[in-house]
Amino acid sequence: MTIVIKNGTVVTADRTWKADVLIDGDKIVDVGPDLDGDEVIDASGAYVMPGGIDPHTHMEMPFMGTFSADDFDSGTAAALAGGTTMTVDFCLPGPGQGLIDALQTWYQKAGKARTDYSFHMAITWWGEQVFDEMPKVVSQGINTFKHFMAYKGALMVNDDEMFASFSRCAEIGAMPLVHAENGDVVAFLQQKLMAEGNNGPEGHAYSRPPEVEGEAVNRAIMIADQAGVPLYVVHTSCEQAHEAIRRARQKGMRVFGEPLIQHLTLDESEYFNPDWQHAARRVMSPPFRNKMHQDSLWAGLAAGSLQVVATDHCAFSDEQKRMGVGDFTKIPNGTGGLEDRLPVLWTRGVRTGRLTMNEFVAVTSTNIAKILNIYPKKGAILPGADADIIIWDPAATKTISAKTQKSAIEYNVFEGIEVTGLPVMSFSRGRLAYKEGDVRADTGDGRFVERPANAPVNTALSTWKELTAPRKVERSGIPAGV
Ligand code: DUC
Ligand code: ZN
Ligand code: ZN
Ligand code: ZN
Repeated sequence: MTIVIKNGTVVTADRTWKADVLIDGDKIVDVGPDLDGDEVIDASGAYVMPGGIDPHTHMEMPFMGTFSADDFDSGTAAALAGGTTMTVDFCLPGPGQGLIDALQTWYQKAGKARTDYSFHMAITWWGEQVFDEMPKVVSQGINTFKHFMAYKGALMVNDDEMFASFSRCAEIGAMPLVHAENGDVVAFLQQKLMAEGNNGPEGHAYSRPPEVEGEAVNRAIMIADQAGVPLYVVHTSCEQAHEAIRRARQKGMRVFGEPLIQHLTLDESEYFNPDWQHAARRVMSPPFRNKMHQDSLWAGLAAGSLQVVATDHCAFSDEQKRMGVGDFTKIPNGTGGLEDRLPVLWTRGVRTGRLTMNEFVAVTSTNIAKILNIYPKKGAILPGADADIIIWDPAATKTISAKTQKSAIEYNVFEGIEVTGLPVMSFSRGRLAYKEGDVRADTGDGRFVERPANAPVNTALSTWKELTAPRKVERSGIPAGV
C-alpha cells in the first residue's frame, strides 16, 4: 500500500518547493511532481516537513524524590499532537548501578512509546564498571553520554570523572552531553537563600544565576578539548553559555548548543508571580532568564552558533510541586513542552521573521538528526528516509490550554498563548499517527532507533596536543638528591 501526499509545499532544512511525497510502507520512496499512490492525502495550502525530533525529554524519571508525571504513553502522545515524531530520553543509572542494567528499565518504560525513540546514557557515577560498559552501550546504538555538573549529592559528577568519561567517549566514537551549571555554587547559594528566609520559588532563580551556567559551559568545553571530543550543551539558556559556545566554535571546536522553547519565550518574571503555584510550576533548571538572554538565544539560532530547539520535557503535577512549599530546593525541577515546541517556535520564530521556515526545520529536526548520527533516516524528506512527516497548516490557530493537552498534568506553562501554525497530520514511519486533535498511534507503536558510533573526531585546538604529547628530556647536571 502506498500513500501519496499531494499538492503541498515541501519544506526541508535546505529548500522549499512544490512537490508530492510518495510513501511505501515505512519509507519515503519518491519526492517530485505528479506522483500517484493507492491513498491520496491532499496537502493543498500546507507545508510538508520532516517530523520534529525532540532530543531532550524525561519520561517517568526518578528525580527529587518522585517520578516525572508523563510516561512514554502520555508524553509521546503529546509529542505527536505537536508534530514531534521522535523523542530522545535520558537513561539514569542509580548510584553504583551498571549502565546495561539501567538500560533494561528504560527499554521497559519506553515499551509504551507511540513515537520512535532513543536514549542518551547518563554518567551518574564513575568506576571501572562504567568504563567497561560504555562501549557496550554504544554497541546497543546509543552514542551519547550525559553528565550533570549540578545536582550535588545526587546526579552531579566532578571534573575528574567528567574528564575520564569524556576521554572514554573520544575512544569509542561517542559524544558527551552536559547539563552545565556549577553545582557547588548552586548548593551554596541555595543554603544561603534559605538561611536568609528566601524560601519561595523566586529563590530557585536567584540560586542559579547565568554566571554559574557560563562557568560550567566554559569548563566543560575545556575538558572536552583536552579529551579531544565534541561536546553538546543541553538547555543552553543564557548569553554567558552561548558566548562560550560561539567562542569555542570560532576556534574550530565542535560544540553544540540546545536552547529550549521555554527559555526562548518565557522569562524570569514568572518567578515573581504572587501566586506560589504559578511560580512553582515554572521551576526548572536552568531557570527562565530575562529578555536579553532570550535575544541572545534567538540570534544564536539564526546565526548557527546554536543548533537545536528542545523541551527538556519533564512534567510534574501541582501536588508534586507542592513538595517544595516552604523550601524551593525541594520543588521538583521541570516543565512540559512537547506538544507546544513546534507551534510556539513557528509563532514566535517564523511568523516574526526571526527564523526562516528552513531554519525552523533545521533546528527542530534536521540538525539534531545529523548531530545524533541518524540522518537521513530521520530529519529528511528524501527517498529512503523514514516516512516521519508532518503536514503543517500555517494558518491554523489555537490558544494553548491544559484543558486540551495530551500531557498528564493539570496545567501548561504556555497556557493562554495564541499560536498560528499547527500540525494537522503527523506520520510516523508511514503510518498516520495524528490527525486534527486525535492521536492515532497506539501505545507501543514506537520503535527504538539505533544511533551508530561516530568516527572518533579529535577537535583539539591547533597546539595543545603537541604541547601535551609527553617528550622526555634526557638531562645531565641533576643535583644530588637530599
Ligand atoms: N532540569 C529540569 O528542570 N528538569 C529535569 C532535569 C533538569 O536538568
Ligand atoms: Zn538538565
Ligand atoms: Zn533534562
Ligand atoms: Zn497501532
